[in-house]
Amino acid sequence: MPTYDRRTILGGAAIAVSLGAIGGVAGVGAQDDDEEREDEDSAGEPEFDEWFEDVDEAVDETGEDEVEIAVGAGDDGRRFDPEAVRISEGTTVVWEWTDDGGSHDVVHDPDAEAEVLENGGDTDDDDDDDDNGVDEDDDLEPEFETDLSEEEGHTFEHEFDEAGTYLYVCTAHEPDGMRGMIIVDEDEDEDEDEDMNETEGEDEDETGDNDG
Ligand SMILES: [Cu+2]
Repeated sequence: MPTYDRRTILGGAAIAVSLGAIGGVAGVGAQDDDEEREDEDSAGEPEFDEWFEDVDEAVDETGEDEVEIAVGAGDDGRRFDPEAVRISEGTTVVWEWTDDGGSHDVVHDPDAEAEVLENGGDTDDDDDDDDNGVDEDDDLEPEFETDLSEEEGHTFEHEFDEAGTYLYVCTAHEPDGMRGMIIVDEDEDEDEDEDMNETEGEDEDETGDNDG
């Protein structure tokens, strides 16, 4: 993981602050669940609060070719499992129906996406939502959707080739909170983090002698 070091350096200040605020969470940072850090790290992520009632992090499945999500999970069979998942560009997501909770479907909800993304993480001037055209259009076309089914073992798959955050629902149980989120990471190698410069000791290196 070549990017880990850089991220650690970057996040150092923020982590120190939050650790201090909590009062000493020994060993948390040492474990492999660094979702919290990533959450603060990557801009353009929606507020989980705006979409879920009780989900605040995504299951990290980045680097996998294929990821499975159960349709009809939870106590009442009206949840996806996992509800929020982070994958890489090119990952295929396979939804598999259980026989729980009645008929379900999987329907991409670009309207909610636009709303949540707008209210939550701001997607500055990045190019990641060009194709979605998430601006002012009301009639956004879902990129994936299925019919209702209650057939156990029924599957539906969709390959996510473009980075971004995708929100979807089961239309039958969306009022019950049957919602899902797919976060597609872009390949990180391509762009450098500019924030690195601001971290520390900039006055030593940069002898600003040009300015009068
Ligand atoms: Cu459902």
